[in-house]
Amino acid sequence: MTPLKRAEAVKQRAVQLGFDTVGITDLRPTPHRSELRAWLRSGMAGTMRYLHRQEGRRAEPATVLPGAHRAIALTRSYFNSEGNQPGGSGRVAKYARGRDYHESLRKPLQELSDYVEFLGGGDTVARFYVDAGPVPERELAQRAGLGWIGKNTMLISPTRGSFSFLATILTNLDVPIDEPFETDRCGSCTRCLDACPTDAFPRERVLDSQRCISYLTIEYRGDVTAELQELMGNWIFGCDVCQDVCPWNTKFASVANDHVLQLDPSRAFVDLAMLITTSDAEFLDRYAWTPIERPGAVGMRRNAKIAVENLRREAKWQTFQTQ
Ligand code: B12
Ligand code: SF4
Ligand code: SF4
Repeated sequence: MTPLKRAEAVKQRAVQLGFDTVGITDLRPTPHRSELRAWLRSGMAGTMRYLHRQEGRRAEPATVLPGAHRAIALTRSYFNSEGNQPGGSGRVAKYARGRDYHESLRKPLQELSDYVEFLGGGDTVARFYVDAGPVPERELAQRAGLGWIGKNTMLISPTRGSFSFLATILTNLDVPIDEPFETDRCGSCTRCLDACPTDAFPRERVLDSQRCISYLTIEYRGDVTAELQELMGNWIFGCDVCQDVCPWNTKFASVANDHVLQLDPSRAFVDLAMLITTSDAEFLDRYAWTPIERPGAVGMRRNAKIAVENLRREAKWQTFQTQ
């Protein structure tokens, strides 16, 4: 089989396994090393120390898997839309309304990796990554032609928008690479930057995690400052604002009926009173094997209390309580 035929076979198999878009790129060092370094040095990674430890490997992805020289970049939509928000509830970001995607995507990614190794034969290796490991997933996807990096830092597909998981397979399979996605289709739009509730973008394509609701509700373990608490609204796990306002999503995002991800839009809203009083055991019962397990019962109770305070301030909590 020629390298070109091999690449076509991999892409066809990826689509059969439920991935929406797939492209191939090489593992040259990133041309954005200085941006990555500046971002880390300025403290914008907050308490995510692992990002500092991974700096070298992210900047030189060829060092992640010795011998590998190709990245197969994949996207898989998780878009789903919720109904009306019930009173007294907190919001959960769209990507977190299903099974833990690290787990649910393991099987199709393992199958695709096995197929890559089968196609190459001999000493071909293929290892997959999804949101874990020192792989610069957005940048590799952009270089593989899947979309551009928007001003909100998301990888945006021109046909699907940005509500997609990214996954990467690193391999030494001999396949040709695709053209990178060079155009910036954001143009003069600044909707995401203007809409961010906490003003987390010091400038376009730079996100200060320490102000981002996604970081504060999922990754950060301490006390949130009073200033930020007030700006968090009723988000209790993640945040979708800078994607919800993006015209590429309002135009192109379509509901993902993905039996692997098992997205359940009814998980968009969580009763805050219930969450605050839930026991650790009940919490695990409900959220084990979902992304919400990450901050744990303690983190989610903290988030719920912040949301209640904000609803109270907006006079929405009392209204609900007296209904
Ligand atoms: C740390 C992290 C976070 C942090 C920091 C986010 C950030 N913007 O850096 C926090 C906790 C805040 C976060 C939030 C979210 N995250 Co997150 N996160 C990651 C993680 C683990 C690492 C990202 C990272 O290295 N950040 C550091 C910055 C400097 O790197 P970068 O964003 O990758 O940017 C690179 C390029 O932009 C390039 N670059 C820099 N300047 C320029 C300029 C141009 C013109 C170009 C072309 C490139 C370029 O250089 C950078 C380094 O390579 C990745 C998984 C992974 N392994 O990559 C997921 C990931 C980025 N997250 C993801 C998701 C879904 C989210 C949320 C939507 C979840 C939610 N709903 O709450 C939010 C979105 C917030 C946002 N607007 O980014 C997805 C994004 C999918 C996509 N379509 O882009 C990823 C890829 C996970 C996955 N496998 O699906 N996340
Ligand atoms: S996820 Fe929310 S808080 Fe974070 S940058 Fe986007 S809009 Fe701002
Ligand atoms: S909202 Fe506008 S500026 Fe932001 S990512 Fe989308 S197109 Fe780009």
